[in-house]
Amino acid sequence: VPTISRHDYQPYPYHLPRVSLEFDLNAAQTRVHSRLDVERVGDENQPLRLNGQDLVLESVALDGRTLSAEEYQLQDEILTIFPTSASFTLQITSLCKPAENSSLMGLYVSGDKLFTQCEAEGFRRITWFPDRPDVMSRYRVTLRADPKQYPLLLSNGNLLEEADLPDGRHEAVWEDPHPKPSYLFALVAGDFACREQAITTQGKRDALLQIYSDRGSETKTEWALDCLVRSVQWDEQRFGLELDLDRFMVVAARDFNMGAMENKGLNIFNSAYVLADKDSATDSAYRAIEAVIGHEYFHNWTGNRVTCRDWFQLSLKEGLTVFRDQEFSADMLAQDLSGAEAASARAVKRIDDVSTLRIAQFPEDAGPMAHPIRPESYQEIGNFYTATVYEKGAEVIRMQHTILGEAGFRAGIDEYFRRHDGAAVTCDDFVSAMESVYIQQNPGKDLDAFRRWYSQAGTPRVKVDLDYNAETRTCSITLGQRNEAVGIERLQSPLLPKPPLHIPFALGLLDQQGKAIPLEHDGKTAETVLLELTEEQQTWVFSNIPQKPVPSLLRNFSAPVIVDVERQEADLILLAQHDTDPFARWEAVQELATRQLLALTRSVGEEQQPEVDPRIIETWKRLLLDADLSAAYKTRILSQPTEKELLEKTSPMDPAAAVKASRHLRRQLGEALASDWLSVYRNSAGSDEQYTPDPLSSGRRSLHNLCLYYLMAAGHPEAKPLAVAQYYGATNMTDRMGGLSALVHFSNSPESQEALNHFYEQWQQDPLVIDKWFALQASAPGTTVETIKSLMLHPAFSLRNPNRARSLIFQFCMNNLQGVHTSEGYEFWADQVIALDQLNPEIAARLARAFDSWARFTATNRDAMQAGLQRIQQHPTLSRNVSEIVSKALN
Ligand code: B3K
Ligand code: ZN
Repeated sequence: VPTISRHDYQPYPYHLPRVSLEFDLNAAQTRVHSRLDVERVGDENQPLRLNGQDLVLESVALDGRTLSAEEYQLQDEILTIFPTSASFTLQITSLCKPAENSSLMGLYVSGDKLFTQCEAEGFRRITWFPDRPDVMSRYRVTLRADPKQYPLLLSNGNLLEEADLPDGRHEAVWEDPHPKPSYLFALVAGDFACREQAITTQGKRDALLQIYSDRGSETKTEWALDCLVRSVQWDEQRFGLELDLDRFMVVAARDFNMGAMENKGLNIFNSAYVLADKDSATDSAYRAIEAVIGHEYFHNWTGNRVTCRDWFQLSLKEGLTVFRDQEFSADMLAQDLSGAEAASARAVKRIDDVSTLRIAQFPEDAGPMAHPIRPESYQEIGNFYTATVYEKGAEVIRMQHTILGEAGFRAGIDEYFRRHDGAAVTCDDFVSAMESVYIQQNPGKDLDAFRRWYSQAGTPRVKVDLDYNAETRTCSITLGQRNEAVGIERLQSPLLPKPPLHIPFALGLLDQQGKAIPLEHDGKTAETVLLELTEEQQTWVFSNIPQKPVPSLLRNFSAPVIVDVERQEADLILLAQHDTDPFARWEAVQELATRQLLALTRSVGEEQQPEVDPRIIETWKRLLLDADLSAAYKTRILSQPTEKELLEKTSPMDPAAAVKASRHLRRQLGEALASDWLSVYRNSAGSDEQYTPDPLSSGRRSLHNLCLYYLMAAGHPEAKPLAVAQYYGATNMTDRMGGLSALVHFSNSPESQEALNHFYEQWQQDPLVIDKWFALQASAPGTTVETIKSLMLHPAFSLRNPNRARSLIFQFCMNNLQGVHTSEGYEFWADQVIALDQLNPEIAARLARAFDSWARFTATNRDAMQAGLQRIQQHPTLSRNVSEIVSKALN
């Protein structure tokens, strides 16, 4: 399998200003006529190379003359034409087979409808084309189909005309006025319901926003449309970016590989990120819809108006757009709030995002697939839609925001669009726009060290040393950074020191009573200072410090790093009570719990598990009863680190010990505070008022469910009856799922089985709810490979539907530590990777990554995982996707 390198980039030697496509749509076989206007920009004698995959070529014509097979070359999925003039027209007719396409890339069938997915390289499965993001064209698309089966025919841009054809079919002609790369092309055909809203933009343009979904599900698109309206307004207000289309369409698909796709003017979504009503969607589903609707909408500028020069620049659009959707979500949570309340609301989102980063990205950055946010090479680009490119990429954008400040960042974004609107550019172009502002703010400085975030993989470690001098009343803070070789770097140059990065490090100091000490820095006095670490090691001295302070470190998680610091439990407890930075406060509590959990993992083999430190229980109790904390924030601060996070911190990684320690702490916290959990549970019960997914009431529901969870963990006599009552009495899905998961997670009892059966009976018609039903069972303790295998025989299970495969197989393999980390578990996993790979390589490759960290596990687990990887590698028909993953894992 060839490796593509970033440094091998060559501009495409031709322009394709206009593309005209005609589709004779049919599920079994679709014929595509393409007409390309081509202009040479490179040297003479350059052949024209077009990509095509799984296509049947019917004819090629150059300037109207049909070419014979000797006049072109067709080899290795490349069609080569030898033009003789500088500008010409190329016409190609080809066939593709949507019904046979289980990869869900290109044109495919979902239910009785047709959809496309072209990013990154799916367009080549539709027609022959230079399928790369730096070739941008204006598209005109004609769709012809049977009106009964496909009454609605959608593509990008504006609908020019619709007509009935003499042969009984109908057609629709679409034209997209904006030049775009092929990965943003889309078409949809089928019967849909539509919910729409007319809006007027800031600049007084009229536009129509539309949400299309399966007939019958239009009752569930109100929230998605509302999110879309708010996304449009938010991008105007926060970034001055306006909708540039007359209509903006979102279409829900049941079968979809990812969350959604930002095709110009015609977003195609996994239905899980569109459909919601109170009876079928949880609060977190509502928030996820908001984030994804926002994300795809924001791509209209960051991704579509300015796109990527090549796929190595993927984080240019993804990191930036994730940052934007994170900010959108945070602004929505903090709406109508101010001061400390707003800060705490925003912190809830920050905590969730940082948790995701730590669970998904930190391990990636330490494992065999470690890559910089701008990868250097790949075999299959589909494998690089990673937590690193997305989530760490967003952190790298966030650091620029932190360094420049809100106004500076906005000025940088304005400059970015001023320079690059309408172009396909690089990550470096983005940083240069930001740097133009940085230089104004900091004459004589630059972002050279910052740029290394784009080329270095691995999570930096920042060591903090605090030195207090009582005589001079000064406190010096020394930060030192360490960047170790990771992944492939280890094989290449293990000992080469990696140069230092530019790390913004936010710091506060508290006195021994927990009061913030004002700090003088950069000519200003503030409670939080931003230290810009750009060298291996730097020291800052603060004066007028009355007593030895307790440092509050990396406030708001100002950089994606690991902090190494020696700290007493007492300091952490003080921070847990008093830190005014809500993120750092949460972090202190997490650190306390983590230390306790690690101690428990070390004593896991002993007869008696140690008692939990009473100071932890005391801290938990104070927080639980603290009237000043919002329910949503309380839920975060009182949730112990997940089993997965703990597992990452054990060395060698020991799943059994992580599971046991987690459960022990949970039970002890449940028991010790039982009466408090119970009273908070009772006080946080919802009334029968109308359900809304607003932050306040969803915060209340999350705390309510957390209390139930601890009560169940404690085996409290009232817990199970409460869970049963909550489940059957619920008037929304959040409460219902809370009751059901408490039952399923903590008691393998007749009640839990009855509730599961009842749930299935009630919801069997709703695929998204049935996904939750599978997922809950897949993650339950006590679930074994046997359970999963029998669930796979359930009539509602299908490996072909990615949501279903994720809800059962991924959920088990990735999140059920107890169930999967067994020899049968690993065998099952390898079997499923192989089976999925025959259907859908992109999905299979994601599952293949479940045990990337195999080499860090205890010997027994390690050997069994390795054997699984080897068995996959030896499979004779492996996709490029899976083969890249396993070969890197075994390297
Ligand atoms: N840009 C899409 C990525 C889909 C690619 C899948 N091969 C999703 C998103 O980030 O918005
Ligand atoms: Zn995206």
